[in-house]
Amino acid sequence: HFLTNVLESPEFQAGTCNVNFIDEHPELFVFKQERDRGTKMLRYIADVTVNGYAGTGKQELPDFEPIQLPPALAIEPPRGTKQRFDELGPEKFAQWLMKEKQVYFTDTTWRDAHQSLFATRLRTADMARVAGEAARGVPNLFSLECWGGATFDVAYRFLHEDPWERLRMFRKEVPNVLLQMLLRGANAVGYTSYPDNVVRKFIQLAAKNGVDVFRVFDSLNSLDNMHVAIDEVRSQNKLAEVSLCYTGDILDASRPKYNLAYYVNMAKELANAGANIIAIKDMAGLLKPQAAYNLVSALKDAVDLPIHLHTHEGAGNAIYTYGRAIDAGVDVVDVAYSAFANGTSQPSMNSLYYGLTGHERQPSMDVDYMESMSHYFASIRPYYKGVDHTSPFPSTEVYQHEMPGGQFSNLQQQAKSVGLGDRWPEIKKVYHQVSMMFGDIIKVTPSSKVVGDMTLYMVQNGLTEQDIYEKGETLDFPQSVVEFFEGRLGVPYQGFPEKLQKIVLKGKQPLTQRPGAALQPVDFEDVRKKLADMGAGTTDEDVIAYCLYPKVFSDYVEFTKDYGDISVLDTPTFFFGMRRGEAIHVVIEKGKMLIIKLIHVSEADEDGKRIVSFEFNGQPRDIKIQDKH
Ligand code: 3PY
Ligand code: ZN
Repeated sequence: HFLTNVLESPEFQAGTCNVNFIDEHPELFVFKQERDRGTKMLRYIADVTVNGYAGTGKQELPDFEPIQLPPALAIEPPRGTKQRFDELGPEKFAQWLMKEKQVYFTDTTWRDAHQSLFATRLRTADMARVAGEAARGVPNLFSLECWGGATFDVAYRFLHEDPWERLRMFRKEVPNVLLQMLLRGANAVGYTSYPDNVVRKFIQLAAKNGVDVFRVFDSLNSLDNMHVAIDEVRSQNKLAEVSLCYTGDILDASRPKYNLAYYVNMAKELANAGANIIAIKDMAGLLKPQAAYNLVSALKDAVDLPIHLHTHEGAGNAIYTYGRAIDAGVDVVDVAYSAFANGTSQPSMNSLYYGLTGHERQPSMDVDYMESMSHYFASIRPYYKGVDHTSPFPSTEVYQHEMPGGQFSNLQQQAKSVGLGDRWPEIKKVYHQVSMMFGDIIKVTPSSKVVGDMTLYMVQNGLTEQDIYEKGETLDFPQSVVEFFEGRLGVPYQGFPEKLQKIVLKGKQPLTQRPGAALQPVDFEDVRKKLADMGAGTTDEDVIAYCLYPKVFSDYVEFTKDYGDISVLDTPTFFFGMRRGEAIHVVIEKGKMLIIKLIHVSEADEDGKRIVSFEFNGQPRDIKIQDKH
C-alpha cells in the first residue's frame, strides 16, 4: 500500500521529491482502506454538521468543559464478586450473599440510569473511558448493570454501534465484578414475544459475551412467560435473578389486587421455578419506605434466597425506601453515581453510602474514588443535553400515574412529537385510567408501551372511557393494543377485562397458550444466509440481532455501509458535528489515528447541496451534503 501511495503521489510522478519526501508526507501512510473509512466518517461529520443529529435539527457545537477523568490507579482490579461466583457457582454464591452482613450495591450508571434520564443514549466510548477505573476504584459491588433493557436496540438504532462490542468491552475492562443485564423474559430485549429458540440463543450469547446476572422479568408478572428464560440462564450456569414487578401499593387496602400476599406467593413460585435471587423490580418508584420494610421482611421469611431491590427516585422517597429495606435485611440495592442519579433514575450511590454512616451494614468502599467517578459522569453528561429532559425536582404524582422511570421521558417526547406536548398533565391522568380499564395491569416494558399507545390514541382522538365502550366497534385501535388483548404478551394476573377485550378484538379469538409456544422456531442458518446476501455481518450475534430486530438491524447495516464505524468518534462530534477551524483526532484502531479539520461549509446550491471542506490527515477533502432544512 505504501508503495502504491508513493507511486501515485504527484510529487513522485513529477520527479520533484527530495530526501525529506517521506517525512514531509505523512499521508503516504494512509492506505486505501483508511481513505475509504475516512470518507465515510467525513460524510457522517459533514451530515451532522449541516443537518444535526438524527433529524433533531442543527445545533451549534456548544463549549464543553474538559472531561474530568478519575485518577489512574496502577493496580490490578481487586478480587470481587465475579471471582467468588466463578468459584462457588450460582447456589453457593447465593448462600454466601445472604450471609454477608454488609448491604451490596449494584451500579446502574451504565444501563438503567441513562435509560431513565436520557433515553438510553450513553455511548460506549464514554463508558469505555472509565470502565476499567470503576473496576479498580469501586470494586466492592454486587454487580454493574450494563446491558439489556433498551440498550440493545438503542445502540443499533440511535447510536449506530454494536451492543455486543459494548458487552465485550465491559467484560475485558471489568474482570472482577459481576456483569448484569435486564432481560424481558419472553420479550428478550424487545417489545414483542419471540420464539423460544430465539430467547434461548440470545441468552446463550449474552452469557458467552460476558453477562453473569440475568434479571429476568415479565411485563405482566406471568411466570409462564419466564420459564424458558430461567431455564436457559440456569443451563448456562449463570445467576437467574427473577423479578416481581411491583405496582400499586401494599399499604393501600382499597387496592387489594397486588397486596403483600400476592407478592409473597409469587416469590415462592419464582423460587420453585429456579430463581437464584429474587428481585423486587419497582420500575416506577412506587414502593414506599414502610411498604419496603414490610415486603422485604415478608420475602425474607418466605424464601431462602437473596433479595435484590430495584427502584427509581422519581417521587423523592427512594433513598428512604432503601434505608428501610436495608433495615429489613435486603441483600442488594440498585444505585448510580450521583451525576446520573435521582430524577427518574436510581438513588445516588454516594448519598446512600454516606447515609449508612454508623449503620452496621454500610459497605466498605472508597468514597473519594466514587466521587471522582461521579465527577467524570458529571463532566460528560452535558454532551447528552439534546436528549436529557429530566425534571430537576421530585414528582410525587408518579404514585398516581405509575409510569415507569424509563418510560416517563420517552412518552413525554412521543407526545410532543405528535403535537400533544401541551396536554401532558391530561396524558398522565389518562395513562392511569387506561391502566385501570385494562384491569389494573402491571406496567413495564412492553405492557407500559401498550398503555402509553392507548393513552395517546385516546387523547389525540378526544376519546373518553365511555366512548371506548360505546363506540368501540367503530374504532381502529393501535396495533399494540389489539395484540395485547389477543394475548400476545401473555395474560395479566386475574385475566383480561372481558368486555373491553371483546370490543378491541372485534370477533378475533385470543391465544389460548403462552405466546412463545404459539411461535415457530427460527431457522438461524436461513437468517445467516439472508445476512450474507445483504452484505451484513454473519456472526451468531448478528443473526440473533436480526431475529430480534430485523428492521433496526438492517438499517444499522445500511448505515455502516454509508458512514462506516462512527462509534470511534468523540461524543460532541457525534451529536453536534464540528466547527469551522476545529481539528479532531480519531483513533480508528490501536495505533491508527486520523486527524480531521473542518475548513469550510459552503452556501447551499440551487439543489440544496453544500460542500463541506475538510483537511484529512493533511490532505484536502470535500464532501457534498444535502441540506435537509
Ligand atoms: C426495560 O425493560 O428496559 C426496563 O427498564 C423496564 O423497567
Ligand atoms: Zn428501572
